[in-house]
Amino acid sequence: KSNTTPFAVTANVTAEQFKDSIVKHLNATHGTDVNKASNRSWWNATASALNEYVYNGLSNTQRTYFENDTRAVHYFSLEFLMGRLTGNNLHNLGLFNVAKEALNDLGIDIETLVDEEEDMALGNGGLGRLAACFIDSLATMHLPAVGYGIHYEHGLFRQEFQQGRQIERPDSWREYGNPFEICRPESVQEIPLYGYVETKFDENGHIVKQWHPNRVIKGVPWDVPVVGYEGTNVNVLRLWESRASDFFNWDVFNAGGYHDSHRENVEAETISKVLYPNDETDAGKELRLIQQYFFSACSLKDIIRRYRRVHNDDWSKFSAQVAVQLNDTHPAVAIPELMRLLVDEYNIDWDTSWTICRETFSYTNHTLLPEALEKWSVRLFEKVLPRHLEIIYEINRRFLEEEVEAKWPGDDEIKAKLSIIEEGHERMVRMGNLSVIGSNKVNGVAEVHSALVKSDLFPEFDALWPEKLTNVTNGVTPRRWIKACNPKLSALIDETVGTEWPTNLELLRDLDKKADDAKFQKTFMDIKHENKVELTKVIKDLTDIDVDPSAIFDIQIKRLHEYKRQHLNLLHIMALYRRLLQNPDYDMHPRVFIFGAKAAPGYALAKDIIYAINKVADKVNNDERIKGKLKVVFLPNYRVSLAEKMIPAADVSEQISTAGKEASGTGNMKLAMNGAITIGTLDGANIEIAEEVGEDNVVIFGLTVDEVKAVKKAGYSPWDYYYGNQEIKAVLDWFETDYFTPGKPGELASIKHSLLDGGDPYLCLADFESYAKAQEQVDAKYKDSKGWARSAILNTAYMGKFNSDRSIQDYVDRIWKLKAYKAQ
Ligand code: 26W
Repeated sequence: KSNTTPFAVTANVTAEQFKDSIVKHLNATHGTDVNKASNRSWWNATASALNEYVYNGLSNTQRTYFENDTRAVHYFSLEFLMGRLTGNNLHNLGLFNVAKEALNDLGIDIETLVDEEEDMALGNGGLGRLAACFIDSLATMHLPAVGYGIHYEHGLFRQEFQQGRQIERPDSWREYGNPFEICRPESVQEIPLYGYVETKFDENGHIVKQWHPNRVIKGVPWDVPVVGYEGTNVNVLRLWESRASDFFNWDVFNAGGYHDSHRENVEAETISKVLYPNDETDAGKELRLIQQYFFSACSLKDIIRRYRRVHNDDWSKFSAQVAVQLNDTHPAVAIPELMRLLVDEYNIDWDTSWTICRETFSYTNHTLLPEALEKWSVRLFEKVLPRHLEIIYEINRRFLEEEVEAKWPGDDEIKAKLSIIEEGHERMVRMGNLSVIGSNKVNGVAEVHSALVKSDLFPEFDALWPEKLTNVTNGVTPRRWIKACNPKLSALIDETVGTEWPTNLELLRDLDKKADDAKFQKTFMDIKHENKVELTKVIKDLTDIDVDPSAIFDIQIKRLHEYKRQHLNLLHIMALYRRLLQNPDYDMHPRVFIFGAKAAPGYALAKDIIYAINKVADKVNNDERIKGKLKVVFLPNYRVSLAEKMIPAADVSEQISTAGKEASGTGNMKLAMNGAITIGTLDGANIEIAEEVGEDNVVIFGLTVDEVKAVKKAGYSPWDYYYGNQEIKAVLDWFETDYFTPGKPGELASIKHSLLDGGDPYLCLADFESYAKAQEQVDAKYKDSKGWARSAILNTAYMGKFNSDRSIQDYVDRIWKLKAYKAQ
């Protein structure tokens, strides 16, 4: 039993004290007592006890930043996929063991307690989780930073399966309150919308523009403290909730329009009601544009209010104090909004304003998929944000007439490509072009992706501004993704390389000395086995499927997308099943294929793939003939807290996107750090992972980016593979039978169609054979248990680069130029 904590901020806290604090909060804060408290009350009381230290750190940090008048980065993101906070905050404050002991004395199991917390699922996937890892790193590294986003009432939908089909249910993460957020009514903002622009002349005869909005929305900030590791700095994630503006509302109410005022409320509250569940497809919906503007405008006003408290009307230091990072183009409307505030509201001339803007903003690109590149119709923009459209036109005019004309005189083709406005049947505002033009740096998220951003997406911009486009390879926080989620492995690492690794992941490199040590191999693989046993319980609980922890646990967890190719995994599973049926002695180590994935509610084929995996699972899992050699499990409602249970138990990590399509991937990093061996394509960060861990410790297959381009250029025909490979043909034909859907032939046919008549846009069939061979390599490798253990250990040892602290340091050095301030 440990009675002290490892960190200065909580150094003298004993389990006894923490226990008293929990009991005190149970009574005084939550109005119950030890005899009748529910698990939820215990969780609330523990959170309150914990918050005493959080708030202390928050005050110290905010005071330190204020007193030093620090430059800060403001991370604008429509998504923050935070997951649960209790365990993470306890770990980062060094209080986990203290709390565990305190709760134990009170008869409460800490694991049961943390399971009380709903995930804060305010994001879809990689982009939102990256934002969450980044704010953890910023606080850990004592960097002045604020996360800005939306306080969604409903996060990403809860996924259920009904007869194998995905059903979406609303997520209500804060229905009964959330102990980690603080409402700040003193910092409310008002945001205009709609209306028209009036052109007037001022006393000097200059043209001035006046926007007459016909709606005003109130933005109410909720602050979530972000506790850095060791608890010294506590930064803020500020999330805006929309409400009807009081003054607007009272007018209507007094005029007797109770129902009208009620409708105003409902409409205003709709803005922050729900997270859009699409990733990678831009639907162009009015409410989404309003969400983007609402939170960007609230955040900029908040930043300006804080700036003016110190600098009043001296704008010359603004861009020295304020960096704004745009997480994809979703908050790009912040660029014309800052122009509007400076030019219209603060009467600063255009050129000065534009210089400030360009020095303030930077933009991270997360995708090259054309359907994900945001475009808004000019018509919609004009309706919702008429003044912003005018400003965009002016930005565009000056850019094309001055900068593009100077570089490429008279070249209208290049002008058409670089214009913020896309001409055509319906004129569109291109948010990517706006973001590049209005930023000082633009980065991709892995080497290969950033190279493609330069060569394929924005080549002319790269020619115009050779310094602007850059790379920052993604990373993940080892505090959540090793320390908190894999306590057994963490304890082994502590014993082997010391306890400093959570803030210096390169220290894991020393584990390589133990990679061939038989005793260490056994301990490492025993921990993996124990984690697998834990996951078998979760699987049983969620699906009622029995799996054997001595089988290979092969895991694919990520959003469901054709480009991520869960269906390639499925084709291979069906091929294995077929081999086993043809030859029950087919030589393979037993394997459990485990999936976790949500499909966007409107993405029919993605939902069909989920259904197909579930149907194949039903059949395979109950087929006595294959003697348990193959199991398929689709865990419902994949989310951060489930990932934390799956990742420590993975033997194999499936990273099988079509080369050139996955910008980076971050799950690939989490799995490899926890000792899983990657089977993957040369795509995104897989390439850099392979470089770091070495080619003997990953299994690479498939076409490269250049080969994919060449195959497509030559005119790819999936039919060649269908007729050229018996196994492919047999498996695809299987989809049309009722073998997996008894009595209902054709229920799975859409997958076959997409891969043949649909042209197989993501080259599943072209990569199938190479993938199947790679899977045989995985099998052979696993049978060599010493070789496998060595590779698994070296994966953990050599993943230091993928700490999000390293990513943040790259942003600091190349883009933000921030200085650290340790809270006093
Ligand atoms: C307009 C709709 C929309 C919504 C979300 C388009 C695109 C997105 C995101 C960019 C999707 C996303 O999460 N992208 C992922 O970002 C991760 C973090 O950089 C990368 O690791 C993933 O490869 C990328 O798919």
